[in-house]
Amino acid sequence: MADMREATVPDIGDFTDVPVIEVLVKPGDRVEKDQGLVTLESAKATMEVPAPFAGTVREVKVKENDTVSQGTVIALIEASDEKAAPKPAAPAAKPAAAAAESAPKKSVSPVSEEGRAGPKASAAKAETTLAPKSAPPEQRDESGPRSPPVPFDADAVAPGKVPYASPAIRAFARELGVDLARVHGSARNGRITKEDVQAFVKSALAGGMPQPGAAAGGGLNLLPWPQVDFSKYGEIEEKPLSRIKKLSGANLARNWAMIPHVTQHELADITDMEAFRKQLGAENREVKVTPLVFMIKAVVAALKQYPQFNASLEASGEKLVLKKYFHIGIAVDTAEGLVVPVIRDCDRKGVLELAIELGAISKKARDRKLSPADMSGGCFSISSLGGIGGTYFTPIINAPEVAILGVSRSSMRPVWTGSEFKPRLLLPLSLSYDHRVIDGADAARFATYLAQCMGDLRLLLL
Ligand code: CAO
Repeated sequence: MADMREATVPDIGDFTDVPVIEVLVKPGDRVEKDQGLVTLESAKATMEVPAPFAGTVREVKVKENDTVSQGTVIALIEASDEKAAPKPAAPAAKPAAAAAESAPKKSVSPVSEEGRAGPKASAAKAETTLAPKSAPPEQRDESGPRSPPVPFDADAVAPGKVPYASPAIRAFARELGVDLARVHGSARNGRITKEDVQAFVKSALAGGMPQPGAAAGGGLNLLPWPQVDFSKYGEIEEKPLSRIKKLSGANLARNWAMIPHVTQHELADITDMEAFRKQLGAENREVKVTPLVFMIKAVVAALKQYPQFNASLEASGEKLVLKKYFHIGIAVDTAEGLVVPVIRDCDRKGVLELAIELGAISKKARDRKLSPADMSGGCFSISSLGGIGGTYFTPIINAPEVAILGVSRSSMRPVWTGSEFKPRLLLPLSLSYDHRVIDGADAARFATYLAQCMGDLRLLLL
């Protein structure tokens, strides 16, 4: 007669309502004693619940995301070996510490998260049945269906490099020869899933990753992003990034990593420009005329003088595309993040017209009403932090443009005229340029000319 027994969650310390993150068996599966049935994930560790005896799984009582505690029935197993199957009255499992003394393999095998779990998990680690990392392969039961869990010696791995994955995923990765330290975990708390391992393998086959054998981040490769459990060090709060931040972040990261940036600094004397701006503003009170519109005009003049700045590298890297139009992108700070709408044909517009358009496009940006068309076609960008403060900064080039002007806050400073110091209003400029396209000497010329135009607006008429 069939000897049907329950496989239950054994003593797992103080943990209760622990989520099931993986179900490792299905009805009909033949399991050996100690083979993993499900993987649980506590706040601090992942652990497998092993089969208490050998047999055939007849029914699985839990599914992924269920929560379980000590005594929860995981599966009904038809025992195949009377000697291996404990009497029904026997406790589901010995307390781990006792088991540690009496059995070569214990009933629960926690793996500490990132190797940096709290004291409780560390204690649990000491109670595990994991084969020591140095155990020869044959002792690790490589051929067995699931157990024992993959060796894991958290203390032997540098903090921040310890991959967070269930024993089953570790076994899966080991089968494929994947070093989990190089796999990005997409699940909660950076846990690595089977899909992550598969994606890593696909990427490696496609040549997108350092090949096995290369040290993680070794040679000239980038290191993997550090995965840190910040809550270990104090209270934290998680806040999802806005859609704009995620999009702009990816663009900024690419541009910073792929474009060899150099930033040329310059000081423009805008004393006279500022006097004119104030006069213009007083005469046109309905329009807000800020220094930025004059800077747009000065940039157009400098682009005309130095056409290699009004250009883009073709994707092949073989050609420079020179533009005969002057569309200027303006970085606008919004509650959702940075956006760069483009003002078209700035060479054909006067400062008042530009002031009106700048006001309209900034409002549109802050109202989140910009369309993709509003943000495309730019030749050169200006990022003005002048309304906020600061002296100099390094703006990141907005690819495929080849340069960007950063503007900081103007201030009155004493300037030596040759015979005396005079108070002058000086504006700090930061010109970042793509050194593949623009030489340092040309950048210095461009920045100097820009400052001259701002210092003497008559140059804009030429
Ligand atoms: N020096 C001194 N004062 C300046 C100045 C400068 N360089 N630039 C602007 N100001 C003054 C303006 O005259 C205005 O003064 P009043 O209120 O007295 O008239 C005040 O600062 C605020 O200006 P503003 O910022 O509203 O307007 P703007 O035309 O200078 O800039 C915009 C418009 C959309 C570019 C700006 O609002 C903005 O979003 N800037 C942030 C851009 C940004 O985040 N860049 C970072 C990118 S890199 O991460």
